[in-house]
Amino acid sequence: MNKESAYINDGRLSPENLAFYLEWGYLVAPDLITPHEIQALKKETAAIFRGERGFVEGMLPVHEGEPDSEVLKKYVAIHFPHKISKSIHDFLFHPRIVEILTQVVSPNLKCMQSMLFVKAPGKAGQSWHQDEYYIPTRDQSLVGAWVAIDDATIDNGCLWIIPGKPGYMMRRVPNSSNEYADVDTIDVSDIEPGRILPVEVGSGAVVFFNGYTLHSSRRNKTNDCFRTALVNHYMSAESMLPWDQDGKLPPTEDLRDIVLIAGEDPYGWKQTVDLNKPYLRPEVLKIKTGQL
Ligand SMILES: O=C(O)CCC(=O)C(=O)O
Repeated sequence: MNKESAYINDGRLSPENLAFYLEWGYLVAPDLITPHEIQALKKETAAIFRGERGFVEGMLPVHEGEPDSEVLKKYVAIHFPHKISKSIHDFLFHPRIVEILTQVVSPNLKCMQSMLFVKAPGKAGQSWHQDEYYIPTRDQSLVGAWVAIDDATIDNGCLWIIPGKPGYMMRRVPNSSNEYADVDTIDVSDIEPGRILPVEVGSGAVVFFNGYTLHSSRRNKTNDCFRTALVNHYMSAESMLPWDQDGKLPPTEDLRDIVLIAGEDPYGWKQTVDLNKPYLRPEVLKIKTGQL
């Protein structure tokens, strides 16, 4: 594996980058988002969690004069912020992100999920998982575009990736590590430590990872440093999306709560729906997957 090929220079995907993604399931694009755009995302993040884009169940009252940092400390993440924030919705279409995705996924591209992590000091991370376990596509095209709003370091809980794309969903076992908020995890103890990579990136970088690629993030061990990241999930518009949100929605062969991002939607005749509602991520994630 030539790790250099994981890095996209100047936002221009090279043939080596594409080959790397197809084999190893991830890519890193430093400085893809401008500092000005990052500032705007930071302001929007504060506005969302202050309730200025609408109340989301579980949001706490904001006191007069309470600084953003105090407000944000109370939360881990919000799911589907694009449903209440026009600027997050617009960001789904970020041209530099879409240009890369239309080459690594399909010219016909749709988005079904956004998540905005604030991950305040002290908050736990996400255990080892493959995103397609939760969001199944039919063609294994799921990809997360993970936008670093703050610098992401080992200390504040950056992403960790195990390069590769196992051709199946790996077994999950109870989680006993206090690094993670989840009740279960993929057991990676058999994997050679040198194959488990921290993805430390500067603010403005975007990490792309395939829905079969194992990834996690650890606890934010700093006292004062947030690790804010916006993660948008995309897939090919050619694939149907049998996603019931872990049983929150009725079983479906094709969830049409999607945003067409580029190209054509072969299922456009079905129209779209608005079923997923924004919600705050609980501190401890109780979704149990499979038999433990
Ligand atoms: O940002 C994180 O801490 C975890 C993100 C993640 O696991 C995901 O987007 O699937």
